[in-house]
Amino acid sequence: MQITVSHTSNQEPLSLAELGWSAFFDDQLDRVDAGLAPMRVATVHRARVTAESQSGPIKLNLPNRANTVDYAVGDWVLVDPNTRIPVRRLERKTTLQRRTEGGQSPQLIAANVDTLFIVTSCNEDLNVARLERYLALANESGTTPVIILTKADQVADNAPWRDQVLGLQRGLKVVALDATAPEAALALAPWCATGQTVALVGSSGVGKSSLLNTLSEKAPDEAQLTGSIRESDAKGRHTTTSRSLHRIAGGGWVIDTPGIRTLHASDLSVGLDLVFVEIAELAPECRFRDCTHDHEPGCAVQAAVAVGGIDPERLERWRKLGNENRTNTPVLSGPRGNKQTKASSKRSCNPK
Ligand SMILES: Nc1nc2c(ncn2[C@@H]2O[C@H](COP(=O)(O)OP(=O)(O)OP(=O)(O)O)[C@@H](O)[C@H]2O)c(=O)[nH]1
Ligand SMILES: [Mg+2]
Ligand SMILES: [Zn+2]
Repeated sequence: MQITVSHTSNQEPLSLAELGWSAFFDDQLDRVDAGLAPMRVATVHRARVTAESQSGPIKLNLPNRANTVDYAVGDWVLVDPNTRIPVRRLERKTTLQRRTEGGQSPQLIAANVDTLFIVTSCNEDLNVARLERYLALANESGTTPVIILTKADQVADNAPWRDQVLGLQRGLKVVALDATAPEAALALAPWCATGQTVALVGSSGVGKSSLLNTLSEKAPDEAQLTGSIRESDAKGRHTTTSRSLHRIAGGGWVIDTPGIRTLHASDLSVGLDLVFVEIAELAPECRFRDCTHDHEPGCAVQAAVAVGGIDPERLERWRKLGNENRTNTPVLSGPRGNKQTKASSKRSCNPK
């Protein structure tokens, strides 16, 4: 499908596959959609949404007082090419979202992302507990996580940082690089091929926008702003303030996001089990079905800790994250809107 939309760009038209289209989206098209142009949401602001069309970036026309909170960067929308009004949003292949403090509905981070680049630097800001939260988020959303260790050029040897993160999830890929050097694009090429979409997440100052500029080979006047970090604690200054989709030079798409201050655990069940798979795997062997792997007799996890098969610090982090996830995960609203959580807080220790 190629529907012409007038625009200001002079680039060659892209195929839908180059925009990231796949059978998953094709299957959602109906006959009534004939004549509408599929486009990808590139930026979402309070009253303004832009998209990447086959013929370049365009501003969408939203009906008066339309709510933009239902749009995520990376979404596919079917647009009327004459009015530029988005008629329908297609179902998402993957949804990256997080719950914010006190927020009723989850905040959308990005949609239709294949690979989540969890960015952290080879410096003292690296925090394994925080990375485990990002991993759970990636797993839960159906995206493949890759840990990117930036600022590898600032250390004589990146092995100590690699060693800290390699064991955080089975089969985890870790890439150490200098986000500002062109070679970074080569190291990340396996996840950036045509049709692929990656999203960059991580704390402020870790080099997400620097990496985006490297991957997209942006000219200096078009580049994402990057900011310095504080020398005292290596923390960034929240330079990027909104999410945006950009074309990777010669390949897929990359989404930049603002640095996240706190990532609350919520709505993560599969996500947590995949991060802490060594614990999840042993749990069925515990004597009690609802074993907390703490004080119970016949606990297979504690037995593994005793012989050095499971890291006790990881077990402690699993417990903390699991408790937080249960507390923050709403499922039912009672008649007065009182929230209940998915998992029961009862610890009955019933034998199987
Ligand atoms: N030497 C070196 N500097 C880097 C690297 N990555 C990022 N920087 C520097 O670190 C600072 C922060 O980089 P940004 O790209 O703005 O970080 P960010 O993650 O986008 O930060 P926010 O937008 O605040 O979330 C800038 O001064 C970059 O030049 C790297 O791999 N090596
Ligand atoms: Mg940034
Ligand atoms: Zn147990």
